[in-house]
Amino acid sequence: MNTELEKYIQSTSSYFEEKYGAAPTLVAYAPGRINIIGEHTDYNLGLSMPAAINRWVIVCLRPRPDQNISVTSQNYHDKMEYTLGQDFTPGDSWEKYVYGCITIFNNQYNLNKGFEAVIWGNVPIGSGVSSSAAIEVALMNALRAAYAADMDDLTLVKMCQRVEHEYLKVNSGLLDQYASQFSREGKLMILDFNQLSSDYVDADMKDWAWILADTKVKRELAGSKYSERVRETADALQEVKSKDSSVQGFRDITEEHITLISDSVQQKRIRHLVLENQRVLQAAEALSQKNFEELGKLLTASHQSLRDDYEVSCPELDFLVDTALQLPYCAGSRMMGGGFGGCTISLVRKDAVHKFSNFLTDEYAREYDIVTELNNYQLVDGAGSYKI
Ligand code: GAF
Repeated sequence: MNTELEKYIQSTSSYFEEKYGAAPTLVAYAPGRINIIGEHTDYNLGLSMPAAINRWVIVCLRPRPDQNISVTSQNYHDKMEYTLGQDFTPGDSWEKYVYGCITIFNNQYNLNKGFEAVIWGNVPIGSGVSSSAAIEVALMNALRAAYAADMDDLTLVKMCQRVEHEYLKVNSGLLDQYASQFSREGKLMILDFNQLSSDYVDADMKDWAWILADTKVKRELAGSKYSERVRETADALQEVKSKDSSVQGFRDITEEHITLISDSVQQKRIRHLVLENQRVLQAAEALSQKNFEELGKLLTASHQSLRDDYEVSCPELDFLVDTALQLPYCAGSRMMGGGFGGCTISLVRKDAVHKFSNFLTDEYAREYDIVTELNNYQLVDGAGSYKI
């Protein structure tokens, strides 16, 4: 196991013992993720290229003999408690994730007893690296193991996605939960949401590194704009289907179909989708040939498409991308994740990472008076659990 993760499990487990007076009997963990390319493609059954990163949510748990549930957030020093079968209204959003997971699990697999748990995490929140999916996936893994539920990994990630839909009211796709569960150390995943299957490619980047830069902003409209995009592409698909009977789903739509869409905004959304899927395949090819200059160009093209056609960027993200692209040792850069804030991902020569970071930090502070945070994450295995 990753030694960093082991250390965090140790400290979460000690905290559990302090809070609940005995050691946990079960540990589960789930990582955050990056996404190299393939953005806003998941709910449109397209392609993405994610990988899990060395930032995790950890759940330490011990079943109880009664029907009581007690979950402590070590980060927030906050506790939620209720009794199974009695009314409970979750408060803050961490409680919604927890309550959503427990309720969806309980409805399907019937929790016959309560439990106590501590949740801790170091996945940056609101940075576009999937802190919320990491909570859901870690907790669902913990529940599956603690209650010996006969649930395969794909069912698990779909149940986590339901938490987003039903308890957070965000119609997100499966990218985050899937990457958190199925990633492999040192690999990037080529993820096909139509087949719900993934291939793994070597992420050896030779002289290059993936650098994330956090805008430190998150727009309030992110959730509503996200749902708007889900609606727009679904409506466009219906129209194309009604005009061309050979089109059954998103993946049958080609560039030629775009003119069949009467709404010009929906045309742009579908153009992003069709071309972004092509870019994921081209990026996989560039990666296999270790053609990093080409890979960088694809990243930048993805950003332009997300900015102009999908319209999910924001001034801070555009600024970080444009600033990164001024530098000769940056091959490409784009916004990452849902957008309207969060972070960018750039492909930077390893020997220039320091210069790159300094330049971006200085320029961003000058423009926005915000200190960005830059990270070069390790790619790690997906979620897991074990009994103690
Ligand atoms: C967010 C969503 F949760 C994902 O499902 C995905 O759509 C992503 O935005 C954009 O690619 O992370």
